Amino acid sequence: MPYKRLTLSHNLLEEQRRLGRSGTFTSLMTDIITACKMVSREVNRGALVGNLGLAGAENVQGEEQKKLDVLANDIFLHMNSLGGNYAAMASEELEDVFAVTGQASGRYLLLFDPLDGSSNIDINVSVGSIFSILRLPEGANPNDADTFLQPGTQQVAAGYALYGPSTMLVLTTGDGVHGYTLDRGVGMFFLTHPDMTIPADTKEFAVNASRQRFWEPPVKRYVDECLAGKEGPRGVNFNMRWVASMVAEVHRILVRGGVFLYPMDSENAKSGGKLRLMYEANPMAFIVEQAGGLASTGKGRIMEMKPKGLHQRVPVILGSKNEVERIVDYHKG
Ligand code: P6P
Repeated sequence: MPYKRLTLSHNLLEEQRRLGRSGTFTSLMTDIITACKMVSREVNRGALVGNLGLAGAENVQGEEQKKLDVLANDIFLHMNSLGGNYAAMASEELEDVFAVTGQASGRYLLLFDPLDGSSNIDINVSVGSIFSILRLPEGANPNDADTFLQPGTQQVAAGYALYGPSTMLVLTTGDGVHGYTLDRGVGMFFLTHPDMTIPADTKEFAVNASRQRFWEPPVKRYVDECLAGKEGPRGVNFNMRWVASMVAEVHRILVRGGVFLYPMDSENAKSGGKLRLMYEANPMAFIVEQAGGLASTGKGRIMEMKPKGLHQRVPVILGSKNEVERIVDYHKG
């Protein structure tokens, strides 16, 4: 019976009781959940309230900001400054650390990409928010960017909101991955996808094929073999998807398996890759690994990378375990 579902908060409380944890995660998640609901509302209202189009400025990445990029960033900063959980925050949209003032200083750090895939906004295709939570080390200065430069293995929680046909929130606190769907009539997220698990094998890959001329040999070999289908070395036909929204790609992989590649290539090598380590690759790697998948740069585990900068970019190959292992083997060869 649909009304017998668990809310997100109830499920976090149940997880706390089962794992003997303090009330930390429920409190940490409260303001993030509210921020995601608020962003979902603004994304859904879109053109009706003039939310589409460019904001007329560039972000630290040198990318033209959409109005909803700015709005989502403001919502995340405001809502997560109120609960006293976070000592400081880092955002894809901000050059430097955002200091949280006027609150009892929190013991955690929040990093986020407030609206990932925003090139899809004006064409009404799924976008999302990605977040990662780190502890504030004892005695560290929360307003120093170096304090954030912890490897992904240090994350205490990570998740994303997917603003698609339904708004979902997918979260891990290190004890598996659970998916929740927003019931707008009630204004709450309900557990709809408990214990999400990525199948070890897949016949579906996601890559921006227009970059083929830049690919390194291991990636070119892998994709060529997929494209060769039944007659090729893999002996099966593959399907390809590319949404240009990492949140949508990762969600598809969590639901039905697959592999997502945004590899290092000859054009992006100078900047280290395309996707950002701290608030895209690391949180998604935590989620994928917790769901039984793998997340690699092609040469090493993403979550073991020692970050060098808040906006550092990295190559990302993640998804079904056996497929990622094959691609990593090709990199060794
Ligand atoms: P391209 C969105 O800008 C993003 O950061 C990811 O969400 C997405 O997977 C990728 O970049 C899309 O990149 O080069 O296809 O536009």
